[in-house]
Amino acid sequence: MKVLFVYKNAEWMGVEYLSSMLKSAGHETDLVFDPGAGDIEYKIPFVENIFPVKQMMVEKAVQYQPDLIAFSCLTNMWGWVKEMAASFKSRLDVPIIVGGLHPTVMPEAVISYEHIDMICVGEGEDALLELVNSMEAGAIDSNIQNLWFKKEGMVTRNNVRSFRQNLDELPIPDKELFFKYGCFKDRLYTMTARGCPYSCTYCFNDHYKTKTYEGKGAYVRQRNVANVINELKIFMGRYPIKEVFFYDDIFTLNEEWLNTFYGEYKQNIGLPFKCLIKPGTVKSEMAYKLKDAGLVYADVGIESGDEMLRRKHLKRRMSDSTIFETADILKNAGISFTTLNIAGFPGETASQMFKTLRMNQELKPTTALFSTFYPYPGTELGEKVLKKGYISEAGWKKLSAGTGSYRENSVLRLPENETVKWITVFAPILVKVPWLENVCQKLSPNSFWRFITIFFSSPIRNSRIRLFEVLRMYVKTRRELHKNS
Ligand code: B12
Ligand code: SF4
Repeated sequence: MKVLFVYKNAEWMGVEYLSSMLKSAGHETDLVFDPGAGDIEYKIPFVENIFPVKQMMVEKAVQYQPDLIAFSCLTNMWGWVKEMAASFKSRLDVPIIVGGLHPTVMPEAVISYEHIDMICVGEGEDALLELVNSMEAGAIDSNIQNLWFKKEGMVTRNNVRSFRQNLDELPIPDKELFFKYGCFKDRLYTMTARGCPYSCTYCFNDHYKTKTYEGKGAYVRQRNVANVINELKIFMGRYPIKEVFFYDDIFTLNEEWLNTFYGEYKQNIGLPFKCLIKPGTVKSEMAYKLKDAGLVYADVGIESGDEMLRRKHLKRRMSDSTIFETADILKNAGISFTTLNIAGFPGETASQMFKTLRMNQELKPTTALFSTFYPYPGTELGEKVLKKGYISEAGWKKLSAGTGSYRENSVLRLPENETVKWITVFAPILVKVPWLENVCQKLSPNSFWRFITIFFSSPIRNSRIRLFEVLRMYVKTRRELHKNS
């Protein structure tokens, strides 16, 4: 069977895992990709209109003649997925399936869209393979767990299967799909684990644990070190990899696992690497070993500098001193880090937002990223903003349709919205150059400053890599979509 994946903006490991699963069972897959340069981190619609690729994607799909079109969809991509699904359906009589986070948390909304025939709730490797196998055998089996099917307006909603516990059994991700579109060059993204034991109220993890997968097995699962090293070695042989980014929700969760990892990684891979860290999960000795193994940089989630707000409203049960301790541990070990912060939580006061800025000024991270709180559907805080009237029904509908993002102005009705704008734009600058505060107080947080702040929110090297990635994606995508046309 021929399955055509459709994706936008960035390389996506979820799609790569699905593709490799299908290929290892003998099916054929390909990808049509939209670099969506007007929608990378910040929305710049005119850029998107300068280089339109949507029509080229449809033409490419028509040439490919797939048996199934498969979208992966995050919340902010839902509008684009609908538009593309309609375009494909106008030219091809092929079933369309959508999987990923958005259909997992909003299944009814996604399946009810007219051009979508099936959705996948939760992890999809096994479900998609069973679906494609059934198609090959002659007829779609509508009893496959994790999948919902729509036929003549009637929806079959199947249960979710238990979590696949042994991640080592999965084939390595099919990176080639995205490499040919220029989505990465020498930076390798990988994940050693799936799931997170915490339940922060603004994060999707709680929904997975308590709603989608309740009672379906252990949520946090980690691959063996040997399996991870083997994958990295294979990719080093295929691509000119210069650094590795471990995208586990918290890379420093499992100390025992790390004790095996340090030496294996240093000896067999030896490349600089990056990861995500939650304050309180890294001890001093660990930090030195991580540094010795190659850790050069980490993203550290602070979110709010107000301990009460953190504990009570975000369910991030950590003290201020834990945060300071983690920052000291990283600095002493010589590991650069960016703090991740959010402003504009429902009910958050201006003084609480300034507390986050002040905490960062004391922490002195390499850079600090300040996002606008965005109430993702399906999260505890997302549901709360609707119930408590922080967002209008119309606003919620727009948000569920995928508009807005944590890089834009707040979608909530907050008395402090002007401070949210000001903090998200100027705080990253003021963490680096505190004495500019009086000057920044006089400036308006407009699009110009929003652009400037990018260079203070993550190391310049990251912005440079991303900029080249975007340009490369454009050139290669146009070339790739033009092939055979
Ligand atoms: C790594 C990562 C990134 C990396 C991706 C790098 C890469 N090479 O993959 C980068 C930095 C590019 C990134 C970007 C963004 N990300 Co991100 N990212 C993640 C992270 C940490 C892991 C994603 C992942 O690979 N998971 C593992 C795979 C295996 O899981 P999966 O993608 O869900 O796929 C499985 C299932 O969902 C399902 N499935 C998925 N698609 C499909 C399709 C079909 C047909 C089927 C059957 C099944 C299926 O099967 C897959 C395999 O089991 C998640 C958090 C997390 N832990 O998941 C956030 C996360 C997904 N990101 C998020 C966001 C918001 C973004 C951005 C919009 C941020 C921004 N403003 O720029 C962009 C969007 C990029 C885009 N395409 O437009 C949010 C999404 C929230 C939401 N409700 O939509 C998350 C959940 C973070 C968070 N806690 O809020 N991200
Ligand atoms: S620790 Fe991070 S990944 Fe885990 S639930 Fe909280 S925000 Fe989500």
